[in-house]
Amino acid sequence: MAITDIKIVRDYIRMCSDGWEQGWHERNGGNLTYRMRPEEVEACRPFFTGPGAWTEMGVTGASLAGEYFLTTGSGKYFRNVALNPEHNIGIVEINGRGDAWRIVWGLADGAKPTSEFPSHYMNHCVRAAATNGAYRVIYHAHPANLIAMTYVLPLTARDFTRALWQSATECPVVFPGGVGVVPWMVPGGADIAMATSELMKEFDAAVWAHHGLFCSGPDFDTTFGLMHTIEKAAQIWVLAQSAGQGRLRQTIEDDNLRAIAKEFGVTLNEKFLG
Ligand code: 2HA
Ligand code: ZN
Repeated sequence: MAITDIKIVRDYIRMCSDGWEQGWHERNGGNLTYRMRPEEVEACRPFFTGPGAWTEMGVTGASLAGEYFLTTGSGKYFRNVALNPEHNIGIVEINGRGDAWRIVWGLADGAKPTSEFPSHYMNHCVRAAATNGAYRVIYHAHPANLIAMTYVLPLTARDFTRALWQSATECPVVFPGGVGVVPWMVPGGADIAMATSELMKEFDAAVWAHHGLFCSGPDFDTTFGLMHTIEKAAQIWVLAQSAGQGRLRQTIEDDNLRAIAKEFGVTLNEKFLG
Protein backbone atom coordinates (compact mmCIF):
# COMPACT_ATOMS: atom_id res chain seq x y z
CA MET A 1 0.00 0.00 0.00
CA ALA A 2 1.31 3.43 -0.98
CA ILE A 3 -0.25 6.87 -0.58
CA THR A 4 -0.87 6.80 -4.34
CA ASP A 5 -3.22 3.83 -3.80
CA ILE A 6 -5.58 6.09 -1.83
CA LYS A 7 -8.48 7.05 -4.07
CA ILE A 8 -8.38 10.80 -3.53
CA VAL A 9 -4.65 10.93 -4.34
CA ARG A 10 -5.19 8.75 -7.42
CA ASP A 11 -8.05 10.94 -8.63
CA TYR A 12 -5.99 14.09 -8.06
CA ILE A 13 -3.11 12.67 -10.11
CA ARG A 14 -5.51 11.64 -12.88
CA MET A 15 -6.79 15.21 -13.13
CA CYS A 16 -3.22 16.50 -13.50
CA SER A 17 -2.62 14.03 -16.35
CA ASP A 18 -5.93 14.94 -18.00
CA GLY A 19 -5.00 18.64 -17.95
CA TRP A 20 -1.58 17.90 -19.43
CA GLU A 21 -3.19 15.85 -22.21
CA GLN A 22 -5.49 18.76 -23.06
CA GLY A 23 -2.44 20.97 -23.70
CA TRP A 24 -3.27 23.40 -20.89
CA HIS A 25 -0.01 22.92 -18.95
CA GLU A 26 3.06 23.84 -20.96
CA ARG A 27 6.24 23.59 -18.89
CA ASN A 28 5.27 24.40 -15.26
CA GLY A 29 2.05 26.16 -16.25
CA GLY A 30 -1.03 25.78 -14.09
CA ASN A 31 -1.71 24.43 -10.63
CA LEU A 32 -4.27 22.36 -8.76
CA THR A 33 -5.29 22.29 -5.11
CA TYR A 34 -7.81 20.12 -3.27
CA ARG A 35 -9.13 20.72 0.26
CA MET A 36 -9.10 17.28 1.89
CA ARG A 37 -11.94 15.76 3.88
CA PRO A 38 -11.01 14.73 7.46
CA GLU A 39 -11.29 11.01 6.58
CA GLU A 40 -8.96 11.51 3.58
CA VAL A 41 -6.42 13.20 5.85
CA GLU A 42 -6.61 10.23 8.21
CA ALA A 43 -6.16 7.76 5.32
CA CYS A 44 -3.03 9.65 4.22
CA ARG A 45 -1.64 10.33 7.71
CA PRO A 46 0.34 7.04 8.00
CA PHE A 47 2.41 8.29 5.05
CA PHE A 48 3.08 11.76 6.51
CA THR A 49 6.71 12.66 7.04
CA GLY A 50 8.03 14.92 9.79
CA PRO A 51 6.37 18.26 9.07
CA GLY A 52 8.42 20.99 7.42
CA ALA A 53 8.72 24.56 8.69
CA TRP A 54 5.78 26.97 8.67
CA THR A 55 5.93 29.37 5.73
CA GLU A 56 3.78 32.51 5.63
CA MET A 57 1.46 32.92 2.64
CA GLY A 58 1.13 36.72 2.64
CA VAL A 59 -2.65 36.33 2.90
CA THR A 60 -4.86 35.29 5.81
CA GLY A 61 -7.97 33.13 5.69
CA ALA A 62 -9.06 32.17 9.19
CA SER A 63 -12.04 30.13 8.01
CA LEU A 64 -9.91 27.25 6.68
CA ALA A 65 -7.25 27.32 9.42
CA GLY A 66 -6.02 23.82 10.28
CA GLU A 67 -7.21 22.25 7.01
CA TYR A 68 -5.08 20.06 4.71
CA PHE A 69 -4.61 20.57 0.96
CA LEU A 70 -3.22 18.51 -1.86
CA THR A 71 -1.19 20.87 -4.06
CA THR A 72 1.01 20.84 -7.11
CA GLY A 73 4.57 22.08 -6.61
CA SER A 74 6.04 25.43 -7.58
CA GLY A 75 8.00 25.09 -10.82
CA LYS A 76 6.79 21.49 -11.27
CA TYR A 77 5.36 20.16 -14.52
CA PHE A 78 1.89 18.60 -14.73
CA ARG A 79 3.45 16.30 -17.31
CA ASN A 80 5.57 14.70 -14.58
CA VAL A 81 3.01 14.34 -11.78
CA ALA A 82 1.89 10.77 -12.55
CA LEU A 83 5.47 9.61 -13.14
CA ASN A 84 6.76 10.95 -9.85
CA PRO A 85 4.07 12.17 -7.46
CA GLU A 86 6.32 12.56 -4.43
CA HIS A 87 8.49 15.19 -6.10
CA ASN A 88 5.78 17.07 -7.98
CA ILE A 89 2.81 17.25 -5.60
CA GLY A 90 2.38 17.32 -1.83
CA ILE A 91 0.06 17.73 1.13
CA VAL A 92 0.25 20.91 3.20
CA GLU A 93 -1.34 21.73 6.54
CA ILE A 94 -2.55 25.28 7.26
CA ASN A 95 -1.71 26.77 10.67
CA GLY A 96 -4.16 27.89 13.32
CA ARG A 97 -4.17 31.52 12.17
CA GLY A 98 -4.80 30.63 8.52
CA ASP A 99 -1.73 32.51 7.29
CA ALA A 100 0.96 29.85 6.81
CA TRP A 101 1.47 26.32 5.44
CA ARG A 102 3.81 23.46 6.21
CA ILE A 103 4.51 20.35 4.14
CA VAL A 104 3.43 17.05 5.69
CA TRP A 105 3.90 14.77 2.67
CA GLY A 106 5.54 14.96 -0.77
CA LEU A 107 7.17 18.00 -2.43
CA ALA A 108 10.35 16.02 -1.77
CA ASP A 109 13.87 17.43 -1.83
CA GLY A 110 13.01 21.04 -1.05
CA ALA A 111 10.06 21.64 -3.38
CA LYS A 112 7.33 24.09 -2.36
CA PRO A 113 3.58 24.43 -3.03
CA THR A 114 2.55 26.22 -6.22
CA SER A 115 3.52 29.89 -6.55
CA GLU A 116 -0.22 30.56 -6.80
CA PHE A 117 -0.94 28.96 -3.42
CA PRO A 118 -2.05 32.32 -1.91
CA SER A 119 -4.63 32.70 -4.72
CA HIS A 120 -5.76 29.12 -4.32
CA TYR A 121 -6.07 29.42 -0.56
CA MET A 122 -8.09 32.66 -0.66
CA ASN A 123 -10.31 31.20 -3.39
CA HIS A 124 -10.88 28.10 -1.25
CA CYS A 125 -11.90 30.30 1.69
CA VAL A 126 -14.37 32.26 -0.45
CA ARG A 127 -15.84 29.29 -2.35
CA ALA A 128 -16.16 27.13 0.80
CA ALA A 129 -18.02 29.97 2.52
CA ALA A 130 -20.26 30.55 -0.52
CA THR A 131 -21.21 26.85 -0.80
CA ASN A 132 -21.53 25.82 2.82
CA GLY A 133 -18.27 23.87 2.57
CA ALA A 134 -19.21 21.94 -0.59
CA TYR A 135 -16.48 23.35 -2.87
CA ARG A 136 -13.08 21.68 -2.47
CA VAL A 137 -11.20 22.12 -5.76
CA ILE A 138 -9.40 25.14 -7.25
CA TYR A 139 -7.82 24.62 -10.66
CA HIS A 140 -5.69 27.04 -12.68
CA ALA A 141 -4.72 26.31 -16.28
CA HIS A 142 -3.47 28.09 -19.41
CA PRO A 143 -6.03 27.17 -22.10
CA ALA A 144 -4.95 28.90 -25.33
CA ASN A 145 -8.28 29.90 -26.88
CA LEU A 146 -9.58 31.56 -23.74
CA ILE A 147 -6.29 33.45 -23.37
CA ALA A 148 -6.60 34.56 -27.01
CA MET A 149 -10.05 36.01 -26.25
CA THR A 150 -8.47 38.31 -23.64
CA TYR A 151 -6.66 40.16 -26.46
CA VAL A 152 -9.86 40.80 -28.41
CA LEU A 153 -12.79 41.35 -26.04
CA PRO A 154 -13.21 44.09 -23.41
CA LEU A 155 -12.03 42.66 -20.07
CA THR A 156 -15.43 42.59 -18.37
CA ALA A 157 -17.45 39.78 -16.83
CA ARG A 158 -20.37 40.79 -19.04
CA ASP A 159 -18.43 40.59 -22.32
CA PHE A 160 -16.80 37.25 -21.49
CA THR A 161 -19.91 35.66 -20.03
CA ARG A 162 -22.08 36.60 -23.00
CA ALA A 163 -19.47 35.56 -25.56
CA LEU A 164 -19.03 32.17 -23.88
CA TRP A 165 -22.74 31.55 -23.28
CA GLN A 166 -23.42 32.28 -26.95
CA SER A 167 -20.64 29.98 -28.15
CA ALA A 168 -22.25 26.68 -27.13
CA THR A 169 -25.78 25.87 -26.05
CA GLU A 170 -24.67 23.92 -22.95
CA CYS A 171 -22.65 26.83 -21.53
CA PRO A 172 -25.46 28.67 -19.71
CA VAL A 173 -26.38 25.36 -18.07
CA VAL A 174 -22.79 24.63 -16.98
CA PHE A 175 -22.01 28.12 -15.67
CA PRO A 176 -25.28 29.98 -15.20
CA GLY A 177 -23.57 32.48 -12.90
CA GLY A 178 -21.13 33.54 -15.62
CA VAL A 179 -17.41 34.17 -15.34
CA GLY A 180 -15.43 36.98 -13.73
CA VAL A 181 -12.44 38.71 -15.32
CA VAL A 182 -9.27 39.85 -13.54
CA PRO A 183 -7.35 42.51 -15.51
CA TRP A 184 -3.70 41.81 -16.26
CA MET A 185 -1.76 41.57 -12.98
CA VAL A 186 1.57 40.18 -11.83
CA PRO A 187 0.93 36.52 -10.94
CA GLY A 188 2.00 34.70 -7.80
CA GLY A 189 1.31 37.26 -5.09
CA ALA A 190 -1.19 38.56 -2.57
CA ASP A 191 -2.64 41.28 -4.86
CA ILE A 192 -3.83 38.91 -7.59
CA ALA A 193 -4.99 36.50 -4.87
CA MET A 194 -7.23 39.16 -3.33
CA ALA A 195 -8.55 40.35 -6.71
CA THR A 196 -9.40 36.80 -7.75
CA SER A 197 -11.03 35.84 -4.48
CA GLU A 198 -13.21 38.99 -4.64
CA LEU A 199 -14.59 37.68 -7.96
CA MET A 200 -14.91 34.15 -6.61
CA LYS A 201 -17.50 35.46 -4.13
CA GLU A 202 -19.78 35.65 -7.17
CA PHE A 203 -18.35 33.34 -9.83
CA ASP A 204 -17.20 29.71 -10.11
CA ALA A 205 -14.60 30.78 -12.66
CA ALA A 206 -12.31 33.78 -13.07
CA VAL A 207 -10.39 34.66 -16.23
CA TRP A 208 -6.89 36.07 -15.76
CA ALA A 209 -6.26 38.40 -18.70
CA HIS A 210 -3.41 37.26 -20.98
CA HIS A 211 -2.69 34.39 -18.58
CA GLY A 212 -5.37 31.74 -18.02
CA LEU A 213 -8.39 30.65 -16.02
CA PHE A 214 -9.25 29.73 -12.42
CA CYS A 215 -12.10 27.28 -11.89
CA SER A 216 -13.67 26.05 -8.66
CA GLY A 217 -15.97 23.16 -7.87
CA PRO A 218 -17.05 20.50 -5.40
CA ASP A 219 -15.05 17.67 -7.01
CA PHE A 220 -12.50 16.94 -9.75
CA ASP A 221 -15.03 15.98 -12.44
CA THR A 222 -17.09 19.15 -12.08
CA THR A 223 -14.10 21.45 -11.88
CA PHE A 224 -12.25 19.84 -14.79
CA GLY A 225 -15.54 19.84 -16.72
CA LEU A 226 -15.95 23.56 -16.13
CA MET A 227 -12.43 24.31 -17.40
CA HIS A 228 -13.07 22.05 -20.39
CA THR A 229 -16.46 23.59 -21.22
CA ILE A 230 -15.19 27.16 -21.00
CA GLU A 231 -12.14 26.42 -23.15
CA LYS A 232 -14.24 24.55 -25.71
CA ALA A 233 -16.61 27.54 -25.92
CA ALA A 234 -13.61 29.85 -26.29
CA GLN A 235 -12.31 27.67 -29.12
CA ILE A 236 -15.67 27.89 -30.89
CA TRP A 237 -15.68 31.66 -30.36
CA VAL A 238 -12.21 32.00 -31.87
CA LEU A 239 -13.11 29.72 -34.80
CA ALA A 240 -16.36 31.59 -35.52
CA GLN A 241 -14.70 35.00 -35.26
CA SER A 242 -11.89 33.83 -37.55
CA ALA A 243 -14.12 32.13 -40.09
CA GLY A 244 -16.54 35.06 -40.14
CA GLN A 245 -13.74 37.63 -40.07
CA GLY A 246 -15.32 39.17 -36.99
CA ARG A 247 -18.87 39.11 -38.31
CA LEU A 248 -21.43 36.60 -37.05
CA ARG A 249 -24.53 35.99 -39.14
CA GLN A 250 -26.51 34.61 -36.16
CA THR A 251 -26.02 33.61 -32.56
CA ILE A 252 -27.86 32.33 -29.48
CA GLU A 253 -30.09 35.29 -28.57
CA ASP A 254 -31.06 36.36 -25.05
CA ASP A 255 -34.51 34.83 -25.38
CA ASN A 256 -32.85 31.56 -26.41
CA LEU A 257 -30.64 31.74 -23.31
CA ARG A 258 -33.72 32.33 -21.13
CA ALA A 259 -35.43 29.35 -22.77
CA ILE A 260 -32.45 27.10 -22.03
CA ALA A 261 -32.41 28.26 -18.41
CA LYS A 262 -36.13 27.55 -18.03
CA GLU A 263 -35.89 24.08 -19.58
CA PHE A 264 -32.83 23.06 -17.55
CA GLY A 265 -33.96 24.66 -14.30
CA VAL A 266 -30.98 26.97 -13.84
CA THR A 267 -30.98 30.65 -12.92
CA LEU A 268 -28.91 32.80 -15.24
CA ASN A 269 -27.11 35.84 -13.87
CA GLU A 270 -29.71 38.35 -15.12
CA LYS A 271 -27.31 41.26 -15.25
CA PHE A 272 -25.62 39.64 -18.25
CA LEU A 273 -28.86 39.44 -20.24
CA GLY A 274 -30.60 42.24 -22.14
O1 2HA B 1 2.45 27.55 -11.87
O2 2HA B 1 0.68 28.92 -13.89
O3 2HA B 1 0.44 31.26 -12.68
C1 2HA B 1 2.73 28.37 -12.93
C2 2HA B 1 1.60 29.27 -13.17
C3 2HA B 1 1.61 30.56 -12.50
ZN1 ZN C 1 -0.56 30.49 -14.58
